[in-house]
Amino acid sequence: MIISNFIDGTFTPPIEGRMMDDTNPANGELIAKIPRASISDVDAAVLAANQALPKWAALTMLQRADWLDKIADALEEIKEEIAQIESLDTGKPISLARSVDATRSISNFRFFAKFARGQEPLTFEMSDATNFVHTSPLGIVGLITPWNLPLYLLTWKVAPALLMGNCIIAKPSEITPLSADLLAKTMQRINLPEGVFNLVHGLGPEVGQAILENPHISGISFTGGTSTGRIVARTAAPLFKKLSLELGGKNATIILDDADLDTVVPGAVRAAFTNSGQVCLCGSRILIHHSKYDEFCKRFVEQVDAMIVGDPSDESTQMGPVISMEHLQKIESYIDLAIEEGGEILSGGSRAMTGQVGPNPAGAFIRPTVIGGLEHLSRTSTEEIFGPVVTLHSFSTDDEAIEMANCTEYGLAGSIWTEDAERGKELAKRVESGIVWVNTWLHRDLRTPFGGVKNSGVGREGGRWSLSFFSEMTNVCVKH
Ligand code: TXE
Repeated sequence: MIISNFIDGTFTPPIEGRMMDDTNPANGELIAKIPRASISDVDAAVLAANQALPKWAALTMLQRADWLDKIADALEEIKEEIAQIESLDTGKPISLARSVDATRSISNFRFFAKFARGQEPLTFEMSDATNFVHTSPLGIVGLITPWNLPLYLLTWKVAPALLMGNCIIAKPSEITPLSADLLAKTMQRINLPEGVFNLVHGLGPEVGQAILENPHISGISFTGGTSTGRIVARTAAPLFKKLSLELGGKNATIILDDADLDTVVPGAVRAAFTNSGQVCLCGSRILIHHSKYDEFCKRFVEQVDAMIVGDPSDESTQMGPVISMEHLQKIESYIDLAIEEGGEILSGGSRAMTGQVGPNPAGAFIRPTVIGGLEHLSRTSTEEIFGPVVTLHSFSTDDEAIEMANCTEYGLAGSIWTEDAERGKELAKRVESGIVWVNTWLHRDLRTPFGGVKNSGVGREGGRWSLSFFSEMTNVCVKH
């Protein structure tokens, strides 16, 4: 398969002709050749976006909402193809690609179309004047997205950006380019005006950096690692571009003394190992009240031991490979570190420890891994691993649980499990993060603010937060 950039409504090879490989994490095989685009491709995309902008911005928000519904309808027709291609490119189980990635990629468009129709003009009345808040598009926006939920996270930005009248230069992760290509093909199929949505592929420090630096791109919405987020911020801030950063996490699953383990154990397993633990919201640190620790540990390890690690295309597979051999080696280095720091492997471990766990030795397979006995301030327990590795810790009081939850540099998400929802809600307010679930995990209302604090990012996405990020406001005050 050969993938091209999508610029000005057509699929075009990279101007400098450089290509790069896209491989299948389940077997190491070549899936596609993709552009290793450069600044000249970004310049061409910006030119196309500039030409498309006046007409696209001149539409009403409701007319653009109709376009979002058209995109959703067209994606719905190829939902199975989206799931298959996302599973192939990321290694995630086909069941997950269907239920999470394909489903949410479509609902992102449907949600923002519906949300738009519920918006009222914003006015503020004075005794002798009326203030009208007028919104206009930022103009051209750069969307840079990661490899863990490729289309899900790209469409989460594309939908509101289009709705608010912007034209887009999108750069998916070079590791998982295929579903973005499918989105571009869909845009072309429904005749979205040329130049409104442009897609360039390639390396972050090359084509990604070119997007950050382009003077005609007014806003950057970035989702990815914290270290890359620093580079994005350092480059874009002096240019006074609007910036949204959704970065890393090291989230706590907190199990209180009154929690019902029948509910908690499966919830904690799901929070820990969904998508091979490669979701920034995953519960990678599990804090358990000491009175529940032994029983939880026994039942949690039993369920993890029983998880089916297998070929992503197999319907019974619960966990596929991680995204690449390189990432697998990073994950295994943390398992080695955990042992050095005094940890005890309670389930799983490195390939060397557990032997070949997946259907193909060339695949980046590792068993879900549970580690006990570590200090909550150890490196393994505070640094983001972004893989199927969790650490277990016990606490005595709610205050101690909160102190442990808040001890890392991150602040993205967390969950609290208790039979007393009011107690959970009050405790949740003390967790330094953008999102806390009580007695559930990854239960999403797209109207709510999504994002993190500390090194998990700046800004929020979702509902009105997305609409305001992707627009500028002018307050018009009219004297009576
Ligand atoms: O991120 P990377 P990855 C985080 C997750 C993990 C990371 C994994 O916590 O840390 O994402 O995704 C491009 N200039 N989240 O490894 O490497 C790169 O090409 C411009 C948090 O993909 O940061 C890719 O397209 N761009 C999130 C994108 O940045 C550059 C949810 C991300 O790459 C660049 C999901 C540069 N210099 C994952 N270098 C959340 N908080 O919601 C790289 N890129």
